[in-house]
Amino acid sequence: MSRLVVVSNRIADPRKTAAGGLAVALGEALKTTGGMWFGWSGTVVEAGTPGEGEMHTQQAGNVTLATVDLCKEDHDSFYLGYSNGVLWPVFHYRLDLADFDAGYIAGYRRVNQMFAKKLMPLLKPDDIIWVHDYHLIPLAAELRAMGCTNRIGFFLHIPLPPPLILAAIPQHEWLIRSLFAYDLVGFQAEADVQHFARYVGEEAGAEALDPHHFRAFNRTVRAQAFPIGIDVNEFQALTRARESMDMFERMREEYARRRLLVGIDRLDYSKGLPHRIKAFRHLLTNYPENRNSATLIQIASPSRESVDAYADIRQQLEGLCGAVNGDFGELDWMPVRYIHRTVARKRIPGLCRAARVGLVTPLRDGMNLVAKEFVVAQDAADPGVLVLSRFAGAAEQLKEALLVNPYDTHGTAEVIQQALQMPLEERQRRHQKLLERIREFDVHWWRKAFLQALSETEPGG
Ligand code: ADQ
Repeated sequence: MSRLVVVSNRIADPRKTAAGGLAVALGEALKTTGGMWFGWSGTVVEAGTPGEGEMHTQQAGNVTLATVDLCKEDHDSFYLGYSNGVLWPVFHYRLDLADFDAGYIAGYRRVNQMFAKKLMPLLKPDDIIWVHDYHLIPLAAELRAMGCTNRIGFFLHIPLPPPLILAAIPQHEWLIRSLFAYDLVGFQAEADVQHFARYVGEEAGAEALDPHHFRAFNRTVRAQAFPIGIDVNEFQALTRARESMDMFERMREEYARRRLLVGIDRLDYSKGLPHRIKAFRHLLTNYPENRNSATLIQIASPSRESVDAYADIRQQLEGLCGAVNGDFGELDWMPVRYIHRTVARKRIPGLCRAARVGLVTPLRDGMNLVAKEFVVAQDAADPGVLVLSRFAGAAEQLKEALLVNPYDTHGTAEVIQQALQMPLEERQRRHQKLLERIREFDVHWWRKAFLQALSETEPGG
C-alpha cells in the first residue's frame, strides 16, 4: 500500500485527542498506511531569513511529523498577507476587504517553494500526497518543477467564487494554472465545482472532457465535490461525556423558563455575525413574546487578530451586542451573552443540546462543521432546530434545516420565530433526516472518497 503524505499549513499531533474531527480523521488515515504530516511548525522566527526555515521531525507511532519554521517576513506576507489578506476574503466574495497592492505574492510563492524544497527529499516514489487548503495552492506546481511525478491531490476547504470574482486577484490565472499541477482537485460543494468549470472554460479556454475532467495548460485534472463531514461517533461520545452533560444540565436549569439560541463561530467576517445580531434584534422587536425569554449565547473565538479586518468586525459585533442588551435587557435578563474566548471542545455538545435553536448563518462558508455538530448533539426525542445560511456549503446537503438568506435580516428573524415555534413532531422528522445524511457522509466517507478518487487518477498525468 502506498504511503500517505498530508501537507497542510498547520498540523496536529495525532496522539493528542483534544484535536477536532479533521485532525482525528487525517491522523487516522495516516496511521492506517503509515505516513507523514508536513506543514508549518507554528513557530515564527523574528530574525530569520526569508525562504529559509529550520525543519523539525518527530515520530508519532508510524507517522512522521515534519514541520518547518517561518521567519517573520514570510509569516507576514505568506500567512497574514496573501493567504488571509487576499485569498481568504476574495474566496469568500469580499473583494472590499482584500489588500491586493501590498506585494504579498512574493512571500506566498517563496514559502510554497520552500515547502516543496524541504518536502521533496522526504518523498518516496509511490507516496500519495494530499495537500490542503488555500495557503498551498501552488505547492504541486513547485514539486512538479523539481521533478515530482507522484499522485498529488488538493482539497480546498473554503469556497471557490465565480470567475469574475476570482478574476479580481491579479494572479488569478497563475493560481488556477497551479491547480492543474494536481491530479485531483476536491471542493466542498457542487457550486464550487461549477465555478471551477466556468472559470477554466471562460478564462482558460479549457476543454471539459466530462463533468469531472478538464484539460488545459497541457494537463488533465479531475475536479469534484467531496463535502467534508464530522466524526459522528466521536462527537456523540463527546456529547455523552461528563463535561458535556454537566454543561447541558446547567444550561437546561438556567434556561428552564426561557428559550436558548446558540451561535458558535470563529470571529470572522465570513460568519455573518453582525447580520445575525441584527436578525436577533428584529426577533425581539417584531415578536415581543420573545422579550425576557429568547437568549442568544454567541461564542466568537478570537481568530487572526493581527489582520485589520478582524479587529473591525470585532468592534462592530461588540457594538451591536451591547446595543441589543442596552435596549432590551432587564435587571435579571440579558438577551445576548457574547463570549470572545475559545470554549473547550468538550463543552460545545452540551451547549448545543440545551439550545432550542442553532444559528449557523455565514455570509459564505466552504462547508461549516458547526451545523453538523449542532445536529449530532441534539436529543433525538426533543431536538433543537438548525437555522442555516443558504450560502454555507452545508446547505447543499442539509435541506431539512431551515435555510435563510443571512443578508435579509428581517426574513431571518421570521425563520428564527418559526424555529422557536416548530412542533415536536416536525422537529423530530427534520432532525432524523439530517442525522442520517450527516452520518452517511461523515469525515471517514470524505477521506475514503477523496483518496479513492486520487488513487484512480493517472499519476503525474
Ligand atoms: P472554519 O472556518 O474554522 O473551517 P467550521 O467548519 O465552522 O469553520 O469549524 C471548524 C471547527 O472549529 C468545528 O469543529 C467547530 O466546532 C470548531 N469551532 C468553531 N468555532 C468555535 C469556537 N468558538 N469555539 C470552539 N470551537 C469552535 C474551515 C472552513 C469551513 C469548513 C472547515 C472544514 O471555513 O467552511 O467547514 O474548514 O473543512
